Amino acid sequence: MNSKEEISVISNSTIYNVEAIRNDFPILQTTVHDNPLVYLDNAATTQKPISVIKEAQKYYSTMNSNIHRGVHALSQVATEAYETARIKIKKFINALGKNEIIFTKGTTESINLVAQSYVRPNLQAGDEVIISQMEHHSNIVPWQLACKEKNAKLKIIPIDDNGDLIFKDFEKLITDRTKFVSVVYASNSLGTINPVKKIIDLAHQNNIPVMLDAAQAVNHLPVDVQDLDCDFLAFSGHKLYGPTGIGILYGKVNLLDSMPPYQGGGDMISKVTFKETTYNELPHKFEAGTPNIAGAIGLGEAIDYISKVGIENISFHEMNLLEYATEAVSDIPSLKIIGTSKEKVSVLSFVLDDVHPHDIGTFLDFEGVAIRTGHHCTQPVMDRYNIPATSRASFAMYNTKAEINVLVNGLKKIIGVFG
Ligand code: 7TS
Repeated sequence: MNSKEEISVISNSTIYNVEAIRNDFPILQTTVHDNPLVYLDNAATTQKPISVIKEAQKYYSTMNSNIHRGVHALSQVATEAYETARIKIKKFINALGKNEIIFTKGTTESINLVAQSYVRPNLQAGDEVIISQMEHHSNIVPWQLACKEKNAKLKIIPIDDNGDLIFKDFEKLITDRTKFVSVVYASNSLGTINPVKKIIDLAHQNNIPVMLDAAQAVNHLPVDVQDLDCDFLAFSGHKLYGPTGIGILYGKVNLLDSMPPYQGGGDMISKVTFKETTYNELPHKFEAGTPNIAGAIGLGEAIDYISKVGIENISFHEMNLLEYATEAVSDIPSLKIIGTSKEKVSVLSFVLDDVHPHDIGTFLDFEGVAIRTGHHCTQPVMDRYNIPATSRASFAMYNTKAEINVLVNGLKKIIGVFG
């Protein structure tokens, strides 16, 4: 790596030591097809720092026990670690209370929970739910299911050629039948950061609650749910340098309180008789069964790691990488970037004339470069641009300009072979 790049100056008081960060991620030492791994598939999942890996190991080797149930010492230690993770997450997104933080399997489960327990019971035939054209399938299908069952209508905010939401069309879509809005904070296939505060303000003026899919936002931007005033927000641990199988649903306490449970089982009850069951208080009402205890604790550790590096510093570093990569591919005439909004997270989606994205992905893999190719679970976005798929490089806190050079050289070789 170019030594100038190892330490970059962010402000007078902050330096960003990417080499030190890389040393915290053991997988980055891996080789792939005899080349050093260049991991640029961070929008799919991020790698894990050693502290997160060790925390999961520590849980299983020193604390393993079921939570909220036992009076024995291990159960109490495990419960405390799990609940401490919840408090870390509350602080990370600035929720008002820890009761507003529900552990789920991930973004997908969080959205399904809201669709099933909040929106579905409140929908009547003829009502409307608004989403956008750039949603991940997990922020489309749950609403289709609810709308279909209730004979309600799903309305779509269109996007323009740059991949920006057409805000005036959103204004036009709102009617007195609109019951809910759910939009992605940052798009996984285009990178666009949506004007979510404006969307929330307008929806609230019309008394419509708003959910944000923040799967691609919390890892790149400071997110403050009180400042945003969103009603629900979802994200996944594994895109935030934490474990898989754990995620978060944030909800305003009055809304969560008003909702029926999503699943029934242990831990979510107060009292069960065959005649009647009463439910546990928040957040346990929504956490039926034994949860992913190690995952929650690992996510808490990931948040500690991010806080140590600083989310603003991560954001600054990633913006530098995005700018560098965008500039570096701009002299490839056959390459077209899909997603050219002025406000983007570090996602670079592109197509190359006459080369299928899967061939690009396979070729780059032989160079050690991991990118994503396909529709990225956003088929309506592909339809919008009339393409079957894109190649997507997505950058995280540990990526470097040297790695982007490997990507760009690989693309130039591909053009040499296929072009
Ligand atoms: N929403 C967005 C914006 C996403 O990017 C993803 C996953 C999800 C929801 C679903 O998250 P999950 O953790 O519940 O699966 N996105 C991607 C991707 O871009 N490539 O692989 C997964």
